[in-house]
Amino acid sequence: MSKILITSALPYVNGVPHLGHMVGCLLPSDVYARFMRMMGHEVLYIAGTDEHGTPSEVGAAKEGMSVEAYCDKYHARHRQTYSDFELSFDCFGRTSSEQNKELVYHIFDRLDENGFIEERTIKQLYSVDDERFLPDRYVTGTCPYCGYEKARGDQCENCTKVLEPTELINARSTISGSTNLEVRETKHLFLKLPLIEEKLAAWVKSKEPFWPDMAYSIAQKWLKEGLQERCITRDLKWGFPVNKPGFEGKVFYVWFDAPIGYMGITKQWADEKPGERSWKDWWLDAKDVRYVEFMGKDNVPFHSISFPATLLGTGENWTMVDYLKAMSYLTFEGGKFSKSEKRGIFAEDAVREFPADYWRYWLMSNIPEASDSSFTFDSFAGVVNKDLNGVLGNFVSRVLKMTASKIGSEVPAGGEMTTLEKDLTNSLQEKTNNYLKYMEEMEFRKALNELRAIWVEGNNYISVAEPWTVIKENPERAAAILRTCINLIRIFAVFSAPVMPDVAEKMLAKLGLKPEDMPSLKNFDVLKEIEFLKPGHKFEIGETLFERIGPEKIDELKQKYGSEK
Ligand code: B3M
Ligand code: ZN
Repeated sequence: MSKILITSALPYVNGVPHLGHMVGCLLPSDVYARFMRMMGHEVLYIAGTDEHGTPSEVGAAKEGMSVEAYCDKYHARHRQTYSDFELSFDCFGRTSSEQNKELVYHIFDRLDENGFIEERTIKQLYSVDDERFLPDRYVTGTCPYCGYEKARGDQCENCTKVLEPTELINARSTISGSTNLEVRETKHLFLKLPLIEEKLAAWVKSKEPFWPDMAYSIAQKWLKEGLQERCITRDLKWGFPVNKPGFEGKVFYVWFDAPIGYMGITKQWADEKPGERSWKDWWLDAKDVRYVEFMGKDNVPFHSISFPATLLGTGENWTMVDYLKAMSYLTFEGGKFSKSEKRGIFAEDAVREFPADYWRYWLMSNIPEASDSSFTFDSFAGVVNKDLNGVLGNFVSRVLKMTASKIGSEVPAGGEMTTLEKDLTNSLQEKTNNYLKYMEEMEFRKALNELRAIWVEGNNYISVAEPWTVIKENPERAAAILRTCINLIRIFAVFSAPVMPDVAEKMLAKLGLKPEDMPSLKNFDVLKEIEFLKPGHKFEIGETLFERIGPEKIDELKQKYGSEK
């Protein structure tokens, strides 16, 4: 057993997450956390809301609230949505916490002592009409690299280039839309990335065989272009005040304190049970910790360059990412999710329409791992109807109903394994090994293909074995077949649990079992597990696991969520 530290990128507190956010980091991190727990590892799974910076100030101003009240409101909303989506965080915290502040100051002081901080007077955009400086998202304009017209002052979301607000063409204020902008001088603190570059490059290089291509190549591209000093302070009110004389009225940049939030949130978790939990066991001089991060690809530069450089610059022994799983984007019916244009389904609406597991399964089967993938309601309904209802749901109800009506509501006695069952076991063992391997490697699409293939195997077995025919002439043989099938239901539940925890629980409940009773996935032995439930063990048919989605419902969803526009 080893210690596995798992983080998902911390969603900005402003606004509500849509399916793209879910599949981009939160959901796969949860599936992986659940899987690794079932493999017997000690897992710490951390996420939370990213609260500082301009998005919260802009959002609060729009709603006429204080930034604090605004963050409280949206933090609660995120928390509710993720709980509805069955995300199993050990702690879902906040980057604005006291714990995070303490760590941000500590890290900044180390960087300053070590000579990695520089004061500079810089030119910043000042909005005459708004009477303030316009950092980051307070400015919108055209990206000088790709021509995208709605690039923000801190990053172009089209080409992922990190920007300075003054680089934007046709810059305008996000607050008032004013283009009456001046460049004025103001004093800021910079992280001297070039001084850390060599150490960082060596560290990135050491990750080459381990990081997936997308993450590694993004990091390499950055290093090739050469690192520049990055400004880590801002002229804002909302944020951690800079703890250095001469910088009163300024705060740390949100991207400086947000990743430190992973540690801050761990400290929040540890502080809930003082004496029992230690955040340092996971983060500072920690032993035997494997650290896995999940994020959308636009977040990779921060997690492979600026955050690791920050940690290296402290000269302390911080836990740094061992595996960085980056996702591409999910499109909605061929276009972008857009809140303002009311296009796309948001996570909180999604769980009102269908159980979370339907979404979890579709999203994990179609995760944008190697390239973008597209959500469509037709595909969603197709997958629910075919894979979930048609393959898994149908197998479970068919087996239990047939056994109950022909034999009784308990695992039938009699008969024994034949070559058919031995072949089934061998083939399932092979698929199981693949499934476990792909999950461990975070090759989720491949893993989900194996999972589906495992369910299909059950259907094929019962079609070939034909217990409904066999029972007339050879009831003992039919008993052995149905006993095997009922055991398959348990095995399918166990394998489905990381992806569809609620469905797994319902399947187990039919067999009088609880999630706590699930066997470890480590070295899962199909031959042994296929005889786990013994003759006489009671079961109940219970409710159907899935509902089909009909064509009228699909039309209704398309209308409601804007895919017809
Ligand atoms: N909040 C960006 C995002 O939600 C940012 C991630 C922070 S991770 C430390 O995409
Ligand atoms: Zn661009």
